Amino acid sequence: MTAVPPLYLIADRQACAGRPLLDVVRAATAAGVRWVQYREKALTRRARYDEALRLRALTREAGAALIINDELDLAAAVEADGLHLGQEDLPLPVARRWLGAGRVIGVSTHTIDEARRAIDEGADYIAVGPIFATTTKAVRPPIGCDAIRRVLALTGVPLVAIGGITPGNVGEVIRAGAAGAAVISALCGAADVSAAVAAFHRSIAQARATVDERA
Ligand code: TZP
Ligand code: MG
Repeated sequence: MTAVPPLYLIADRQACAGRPLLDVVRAATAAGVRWVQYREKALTRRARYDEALRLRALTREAGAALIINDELDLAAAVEADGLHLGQEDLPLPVARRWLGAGRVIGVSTHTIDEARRAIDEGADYIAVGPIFATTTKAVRPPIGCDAIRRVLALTGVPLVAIGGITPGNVGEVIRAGAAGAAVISALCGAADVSAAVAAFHRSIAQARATVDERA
């Protein structure tokens, strides 16, 4: 598996302010985003397949990984690099069996027990959140950066922080030990996607420098 990168774009058409999803992903990958998750909850399955195929070609060309949200068959059909599962999706061991070797599987977790189960079942990474308040998904109240520290006390599995993450607060999650941040609105909705990626990368580099100083 390619290592979890510090910035993970969750590409969600509904957060793209009316712009084509592919344009947003193209701008983000050109600016250095190395993991892209395709998250589409409204289109027909055929339309999702067509769009995911286009994203597969784009990400391959850009040297980025493509992860599919929720749908095992879609991930297999477009030869994605991985699958991201929520708590209401297929069980991880089932997805692992059918997706085949060498694919990344990540799991969304909101509590310590969910994180523990995902780790026990062999998740390649876990997403923990919402760390900060978000309006993108009707989820529970934010769990804060302490949740990152608590989960990391259990595991060495790479942890991706999610929920309300911006260039202004991403340093907090990196300093808490997250390997990276998964972001929807602060990237998909940014007026200048490329500038937003650069701002994230700057903040992440600064936070990592302070972590390295403490080490
Ligand atoms: N899972 C937990 S919070 C969240 C998801 C999918 C939404 C993240 O979106 P944003 O816009 O980066 O807060
Ligand atoms: Mg899901």
